[in-house]
Amino acid sequence: MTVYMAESEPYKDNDHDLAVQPAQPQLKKPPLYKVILLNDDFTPMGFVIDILMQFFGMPEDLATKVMLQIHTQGVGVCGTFSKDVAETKVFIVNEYSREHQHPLLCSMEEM
Ligand code: TYC
Repeated sequence: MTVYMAESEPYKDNDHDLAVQPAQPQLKKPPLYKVILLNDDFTPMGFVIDILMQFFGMPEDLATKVMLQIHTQGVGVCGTFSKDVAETKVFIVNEYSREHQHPLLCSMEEM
């Protein structure tokens, strides 16, 4: 009796020469969200600068620029994050503002 090793058998792919298209990846990248601050007439400028530094890691000069942009344009972007992180930032910024009796509003938008 002759025993053939699997490795030594001629390769047969059993597709009868049909071209087989590889499956397309089914996963999409999760969306990113912009966290934004809205202007108002009452929140002190220094408080907004502190928020941008404390919760969004901005250096003071950038935080000042972004605050002034919100002050003049009405809205500004603090950063872009995954949905969970954006929701958490919005929550803590709004909580912090309420605790300090400021009407500052933080929100998020899908990009
Ligand atoms: N407009 C505010 C003021 O004049 C300052 C301010 C800036 C408030 C940015 C909110 O998101 C804001 N004191």
